[in-house]
Amino acid sequence: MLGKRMQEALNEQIRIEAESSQVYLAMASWAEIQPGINNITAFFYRQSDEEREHMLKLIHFVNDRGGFAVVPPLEQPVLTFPSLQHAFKQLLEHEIFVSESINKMVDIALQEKDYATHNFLQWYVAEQIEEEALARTLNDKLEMIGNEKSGLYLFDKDILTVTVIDGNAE
Ligand code: OFO
Repeated sequence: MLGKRMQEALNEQIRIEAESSQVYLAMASWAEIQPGINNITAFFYRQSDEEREHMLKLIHFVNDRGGFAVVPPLEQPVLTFPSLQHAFKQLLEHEIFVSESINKMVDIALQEKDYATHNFLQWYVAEQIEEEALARTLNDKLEMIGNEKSGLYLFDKDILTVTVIDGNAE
């Protein structure tokens, strides 16, 4: 059975994952109307879908443990970006914010001696390491490219296959 404090924290995380999905969905929609960046567009849609999966995983966990997962209201995310660099910088900043939030939940799980939730959260801890590393890698690549068109062409070509293992780009 979930304690009140743990349940509140998990519900807040449900909201954050839903918000993340919206934030990346807005990036996807913006990218979709920019010329020539089809894979970048697909990347943002994929990230948005993944965040929804993260939200659903939390919803099922809360309900399965005798709590009640609250579907949250959502604010409208930022809709447009001055450049791709800005969008990817926001992606990285958002992932850092999510990691901090996951860490806070892990703290609460330990304080509450809720080892089942602590165990469940380890998946999110690992996922955040990967997502932050990926976002950093993509930001570094974009910084190198600047406004160079051929670099951007290759960035778009490769983005769906960039993976990070133990924080290193592959
Ligand atoms: Fe939900 O995985 Fe990143 O934010």
